Order: sequence, then C-alpha cells, then structure tokens
Amino acid sequence: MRREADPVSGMVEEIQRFLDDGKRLITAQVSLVELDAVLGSLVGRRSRFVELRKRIGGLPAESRKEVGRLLNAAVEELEQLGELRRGELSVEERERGYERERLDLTETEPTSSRGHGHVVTSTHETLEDVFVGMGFSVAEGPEIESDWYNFEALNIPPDHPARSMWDTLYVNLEPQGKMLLRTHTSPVQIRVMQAQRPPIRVICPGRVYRRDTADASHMPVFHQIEGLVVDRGISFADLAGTLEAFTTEYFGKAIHSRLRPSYFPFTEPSAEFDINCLICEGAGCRTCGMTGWLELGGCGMVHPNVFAAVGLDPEEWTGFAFGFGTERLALMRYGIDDMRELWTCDVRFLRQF
Ligand code: FA5
Repeated sequence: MRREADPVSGMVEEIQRFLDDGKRLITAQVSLVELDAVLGSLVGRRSRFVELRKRIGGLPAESRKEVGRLLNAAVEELEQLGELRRGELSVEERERGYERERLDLTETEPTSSRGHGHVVTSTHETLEDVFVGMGFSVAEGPEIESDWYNFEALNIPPDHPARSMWDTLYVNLEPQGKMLLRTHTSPVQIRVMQAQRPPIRVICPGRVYRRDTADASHMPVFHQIEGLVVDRGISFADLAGTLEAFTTEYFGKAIHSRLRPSYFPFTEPSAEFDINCLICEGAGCRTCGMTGWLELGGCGMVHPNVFAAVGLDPEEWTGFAFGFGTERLALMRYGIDDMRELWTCDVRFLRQF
C-alpha cells in the first residue's frame, strides 16, 4: 500500500533542494548580467522562493512557523552568497576591461607591402594633371576601332601609303564587322569633334597597337596621349607655345624642345616634336638612335578634310592636334634607357618609380 507523503517533510526537502540548486547556480555564473538573472529567478518577485512561501500557507498551522524560518534562512544564505559572487565578478570584469584597454607600447604593426601604380600609369596621371592645369579636359575612346575612325576620317583613304606605317591587327566583330586595334589615339579626336561643338580643348590618353618589333624605343603595344584644340583663329604659334609650356612644366626649364617639319595626313602643316635626350645629353646613344634628340610625338594644324569629315566648316574653324608616346616620355623623365624594361614587370625595377 502506498504511504501518503508527509507534507511538512516534503516541504523541508524542497527548501533544501532550493538551497542546494541556488548555491550551485550562483557560483556557476561568470558575468554580472547572468548572476542578476539567476538571483531574480531564485529570490526575486516571481521566483522559486515566492512560490515556496505561498505553499507554506497550506501546511498544518503548528509547522508553518518552523518551515517559514527554514525558508527565510535559505533565502538569506542565497542572498549573501549572491553578494559575495557579485563582488568577485565585479573585480574580474574590471580586470578584463583594463586588459582590453591596455596599450601595449611594445606592439609592432607588421609592415604591409602595398603596391603602387605602374610607371606608365603614373606618367599618364602626371600628364593629365599638367594638361588639366592648362585648361584641357580628358576624353577616352575604344581600343578596337573601325577603319573609318582610325584612318578614313583622318584623311587616310584605303589606298593611302601612310597606312603601311600604321599596320595593325584586324578583328571580325559582331555586329560591327571588320574592326582593328587602333594604331594611335587620333581617332578619339574624331569622336570628340562629333560629340561636341568647338571651342574644344581636350587630351585623350590611351593604349595603341602596331606591328612594330620591340626594341629600346619601340613596343608593339604602347600608350599615347593625344591633344586637340579647335576654335576660331587658332594658329601654329598657339601649337608651338602650348608644347613649349608643356615641356617646361613636365621636364623643367633646362630642357629644350624643337619642332621638325614632318608629314601626317590629318594635319597640315605637320611637325615632329623632339626634346633633348636626357640620357646622353645630346651626345648620341642607342635610345635616341645616336641623334641626341628623342622624338616624343607628332603634331600639326588640323587638316580641312578632317574638319569636313566631322561636319565642321574649315573656313570657320581652325585647330591643332598633337600625339605623344607615353613610354617615351617616361623613359626621358626617369632616365630609363630601354623601353622593354617597362614591360618585363620585374618589381625590383618598377619599385624604383
Ligand atoms: C601618330 O601616332 C600620330 N597620331 C600623332 C599625331 C597626332 C600627329 C596628332 C599629328 C597630330 P606617330 O606614329 O609618330 O604619330 O606616333 C606618335 C608617337 O608615339 C611617337 O612620336 C612616339 O613617341 C610614339 N611611338 C610611336 N611608335 C611607337 C612604338 N612602337 N613604341 C613606343 N612608342 C611609339
């Protein structure tokens, strides 16, 4: 037969369990926030203690006082233990905070090896800064061009002998058809004149492609920077003055430049723009082909046929254009004697610039 449990001793056992569980929980907490939550569930307003106290009312009257005293003693013990643990945890948390905020003056940052722009990129950027400072804006065009932009609009019809100087790779594209890797940045002149009315003062930097064999001053892939000025009453003197101002700004006052008569189908008259070879100082070396001068680019007054191709009246508008090789400028500026060095991508070399 099952014996009825004695409610008083059952309650006493439960208070003991409440005390044991409480002690274990309080000592197990590792943060003040968690400790507060545990104390709340043990002795707070909606806690195990409040529940036990309610149940004391259901015990026989003669044992209520004794059981109540036991419960109060258990609560007091848990509260004291809670205070003790709170003190310990506050010290630990403060120390952890000090540790976090401690400034280790012996700590060293590992040095990172950040790269920087290639010398051709930084040359373009410097050139852009110089020309923007002179009132030019910057335009870009596609590297794969049509025959019309690269040749015909520039007064180079299909049978023109100048085409052989600028031989290049042709590609078939959908839907454009036969296209070519542009041989110079001059097609961007055409695109700019189609897109905006004069006055125009623009530079066009970019990559170009030719069937040239790599040597100390040539590469099959290289960069140019094109310049175009169109307005009323522009003269050859404006061209010479602009190039002189650019040379002084970019190379310094000591560097001389010269214009040599030349021929380009899209300019008339045309000239080559040379500066003193900075490597041999005019004595002659393999970079300047023993001449003492290094050709930087071509220039001239915009040909009337080019104006006609873009619908500008050559009687009303005049202009000049120029095109430099960026690598040649970089060689000159940094005293590098072989253009191929720029393309070997040896970081020990590139790091110097
Ligand atoms: C032209 O490309 C003309 N479009 C320049 C021009 C623009 C003339 C506007 C008149 C008006 P040229 O083929 O000479 O011209 O090339 C211009 C410059 O590019 C050269 O002076 C040289 O500095 C550079 N260059 C030419 N070929 C190479 C090459 N293979 N490698 C590196 N640089 C080169």
